[in-house]
Amino acid sequence: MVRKRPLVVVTRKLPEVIETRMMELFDTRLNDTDEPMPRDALVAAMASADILVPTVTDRIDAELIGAAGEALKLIASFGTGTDHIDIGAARAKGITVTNTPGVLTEDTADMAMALILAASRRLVEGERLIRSGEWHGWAPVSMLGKRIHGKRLGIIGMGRIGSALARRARGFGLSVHYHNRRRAHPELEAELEATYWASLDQMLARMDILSINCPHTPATFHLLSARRLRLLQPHAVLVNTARGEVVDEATLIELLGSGRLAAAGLDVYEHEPAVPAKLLALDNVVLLPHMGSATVEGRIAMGEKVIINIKTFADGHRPPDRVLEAT
Ligand code: 8YV
Repeated sequence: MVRKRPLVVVTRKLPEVIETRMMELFDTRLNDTDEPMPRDALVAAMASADILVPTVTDRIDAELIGAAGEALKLIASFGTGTDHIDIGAARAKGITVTNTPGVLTEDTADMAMALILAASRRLVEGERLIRSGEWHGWAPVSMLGKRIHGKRLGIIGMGRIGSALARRARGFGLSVHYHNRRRAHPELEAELEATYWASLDQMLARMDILSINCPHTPATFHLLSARRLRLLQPHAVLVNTARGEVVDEATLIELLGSGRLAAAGLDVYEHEPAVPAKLLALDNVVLLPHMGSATVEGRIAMGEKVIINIKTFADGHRPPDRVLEAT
């Protein structure tokens, strides 16, 4: 008997080599316009597909999963974060969920380091000054930023990306501190010469630079609450390449605007793609459009992972990147 090729619906445009390979392997429906799928289109896709390939821009909630067709057995997400998918609802319906971990670690850590440098040394402000035509030449006290070397970096979430950032940070002469639910393996701590802070509050109050590298889960929503953000020192710089929901964005803006926090570098926002006007009006923030993993190599590797997950599953095996419910 010839096995029927699974019907795979892809919600956004993916790198061409990935789309081509998917078309060869599966009965694939692509999104040529790359417009995010409206909810009714997602409902229709989930009613007919065997496998859905969503991204962070699709909100796959319990209601959508409840309305999915009987054929839908796998959600093979393109990306590492899975906070856009109700994993519990999927499991209850017998739908497997996979993601693409590991292949965007180095790119995202690069972006976190780039934001640390850009926000501390006012790179984008400097660029704006040049482009404004208002630069009248060098001056001893113009565009002064904050030195990186010798400062304390606090990493919130010492997983793959947090560790990769720590390795980079050491090259810049930063001392590495971290908070994580579980203390890292002693070997990793020794390699990174990293100091563990069981208390996030205590770490926040003592760092010069903070980087958020934990996933967004029910437990990390507003982990940087208004109270915790107020623990930061006024000279501190905050960088977020993880998820906007981890930070109380309104309080962050208030502190940056009133000088109670020096600067921020943000790649993610609490209500993406909305970026508050008050944030846009601040000079002491570097704002990027969620591009931490946006490299050609990274996006192809993510697509390859999606294909491996689908192929393994379609062949009747457990796909390598199954996602379990966050606790
Ligand atoms: C991806 C990300 O581009 O993988 C993640 O969790 O945040 C991004 O780097 C996006 O999620 C793709 O769906």
